[in-house]
Amino acid sequence: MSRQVYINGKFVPSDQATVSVFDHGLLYGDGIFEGLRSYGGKVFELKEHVRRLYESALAICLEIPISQDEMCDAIDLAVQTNAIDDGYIRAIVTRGVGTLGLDPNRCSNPQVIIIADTIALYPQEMYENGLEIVTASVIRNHPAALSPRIKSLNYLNNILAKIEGLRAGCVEALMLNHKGEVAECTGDNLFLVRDGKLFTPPLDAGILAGVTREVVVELACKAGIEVLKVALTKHDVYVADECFLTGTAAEVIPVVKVDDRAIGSGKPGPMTLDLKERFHAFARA
Ligand code: PXG
Repeated sequence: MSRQVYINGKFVPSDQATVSVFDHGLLYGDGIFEGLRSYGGKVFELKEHVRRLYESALAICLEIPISQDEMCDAIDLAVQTNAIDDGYIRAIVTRGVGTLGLDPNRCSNPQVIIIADTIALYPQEMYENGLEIVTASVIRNHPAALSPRIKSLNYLNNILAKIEGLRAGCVEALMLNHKGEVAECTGDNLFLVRDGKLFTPPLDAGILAGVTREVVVELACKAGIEVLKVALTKHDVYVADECFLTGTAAEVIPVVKVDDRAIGSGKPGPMTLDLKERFHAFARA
């Protein structure tokens, strides 16, 4: 079905929704984005996603021509205009058209784009039986080179790791950081369960501050589960009782094998299933 895509305040049919080949978003990956979900026509954690978008913009010295409130309204409008119920929204801000050459000061008119569409979920079987993942040899970007907290238009670091995962027959891959610690997966944050406690790497492990991650942490705290944001190693993963991933697309998905080693019982664990249910109830409330 043809979608109406928001570009700089106007809606245009998807086949006419284009950006220039001179846009630095294309030429250099110079821009930022967010991936959001809607449930029953309501955008999930809209303010948090928009705040992260504007933080990414600040980090790359990109001035978004509309306010955060206006961005929230535009995202809501894109969902309504396309009559999206349960869907996926991509908000993008590019540096805009510039000259050939890195200089962002030669760019004008950042392009604000919002695509609202339906989402292709992981197969239901993976939620029921859990994922197998492998550790990628490609490490997460060094935070001093390009902070993983910036959701930039350059996802090659993650794509290279994803290719390794796919070649090993896995839809996700675990990425370590420059210290050899567990960082995150290519498009998902990671959690472990051990002795009834929940563990996830801290932001200074060099990860994206996942919106789903924070929701799951809050839901776990409310359920009386102790949550520790601490550095984790591959060893911690291998000896964990349970493992799961969180992300806008994946929501909460169990991991049952890492690097061909069964995690815990080798089946989705009780705390994972409980938090998955709590997340669904919260998202669809
Ligand atoms: N880490 C990385 C590197 C991500 O890209 C997450 C963690 C999870 O964050 P959220 O805020 O979503 O809980 C992400 C998010 C896609 C897609 O189209 C990818 C993400 C989100 C939505 C869509 O592949 N990654």
